[in-house]
Amino acid sequence: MRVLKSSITKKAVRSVKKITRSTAMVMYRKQLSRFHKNKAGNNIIITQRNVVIGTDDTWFNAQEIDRNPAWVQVPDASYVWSSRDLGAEVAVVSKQFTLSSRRRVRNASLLLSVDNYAIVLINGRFVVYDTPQATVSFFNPGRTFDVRRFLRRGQNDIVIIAFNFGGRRTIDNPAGVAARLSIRQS
Ligand SMILES: [Ca+2]
Repeated sequence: MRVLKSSITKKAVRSVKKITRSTAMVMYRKQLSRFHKNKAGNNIIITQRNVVIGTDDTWFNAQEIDRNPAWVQVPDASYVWSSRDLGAEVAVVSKQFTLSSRRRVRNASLLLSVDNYAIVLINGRFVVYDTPQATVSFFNPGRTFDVRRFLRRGQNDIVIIAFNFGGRRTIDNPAGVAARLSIRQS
């Protein structure tokens, strides 16, 4: 009984350990190299002034999932999880897009709804770096971040590392992430 108890405690501690920034960077680079190897062909080129990029099946390693009734509806974005393993504790999804070299980014925001927490990088820089937690406001109503300074003309990438708090994604412990980038250019 004592052994069982201690192993459960160890497991719980392991599953909520915060990952370091360098580990996150390794995951970021691995995701991009996987994307390039797969030539996933989801690099979209944006020439219009206003653009909205929401998570869906076209994101690399993303599979659309049903929205949990507790999660906020995110217009122009679907909830996704890892297409490699829908039961995974961690989902890494990404998108590449190219902004016109003739326009300037005037405003850019990221709306993020995640069950439960996330690390988000744009062009290799940390936009969101959550500590392990299960906070309701993270998926309802979600959070908005100003990301203008992270974007640049030409090619950009966004990588979302989403975590389920407490282990694998199950019916009893759902997980999902929906994100929407809204960019206004000159
Ligand atoms: Ca969860």
